[in-house]
Amino acid sequence: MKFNLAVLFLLATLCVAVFATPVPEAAEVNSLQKKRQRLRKLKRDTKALRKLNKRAAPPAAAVATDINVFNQNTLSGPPTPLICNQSKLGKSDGTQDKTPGAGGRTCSVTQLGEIPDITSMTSSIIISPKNGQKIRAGQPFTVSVKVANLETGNFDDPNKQYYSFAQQLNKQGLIKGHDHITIQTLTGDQPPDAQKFDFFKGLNDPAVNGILSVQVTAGLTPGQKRICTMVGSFAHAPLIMPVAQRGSQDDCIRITVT
Ligand SMILES: [Cu+2]
Repeated sequence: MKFNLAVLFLLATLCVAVFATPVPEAAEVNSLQKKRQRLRKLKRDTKALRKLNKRAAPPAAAVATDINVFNQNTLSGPPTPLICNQSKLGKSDGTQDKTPGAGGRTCSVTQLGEIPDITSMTSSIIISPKNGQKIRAGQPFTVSVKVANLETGNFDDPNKQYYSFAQQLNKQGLIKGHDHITIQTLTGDQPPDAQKFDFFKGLNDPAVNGILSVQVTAGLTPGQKRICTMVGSFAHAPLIMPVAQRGSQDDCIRITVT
């Protein structure tokens, strides 16, 4: 009986100890639970935010495109210097393929070739006619271009050797190439159809005193016209320059033919 009383006393003491200090423990549990709830909410919010960001992400073109994701929407997969090995397109053969549509696509194995130094970048200006000049329809006129930093007079057979070899420099470090003049009719702000031109001529000869000229012997039809140079390397490829941020290698002017 004495033993039972002692047990009872012990139990009673324990009960008092437990129930006498319930408040701090409950507060701790409460605050822990609140913290957990807040964490869960934060996780939910972060997930939702990520989803929203994904949905609202601008198209790839709006941000700088990394080479590792650049193989999206290509015919041949990731970029490589040996592009034509993995491209299913037939190899360019030196002729100018004029087949419209998918059958006219080819892959050029020509490398970019020799690139000049930054002080030797090609630059052109059309000196005749003048920008904004008015010319009579059907009246012959001359287009003259002043070209800096180009060894002119280098022009291979455009029917058999088009894009057939890479850009080359002469011993002075200048690109060996030639120029072209193309004239198109403009309709308001619409980009002119690249397949349509009123006049086109390759300027095969070496420049005289740095100036290349061509006669538009038949003149032009009435309208707004754009006259542009298109500088090319020996095998007619657009020029490859050492830096992206530079002045244009070509010039364009607009004239009115009445
Ligand atoms: Cu050419």
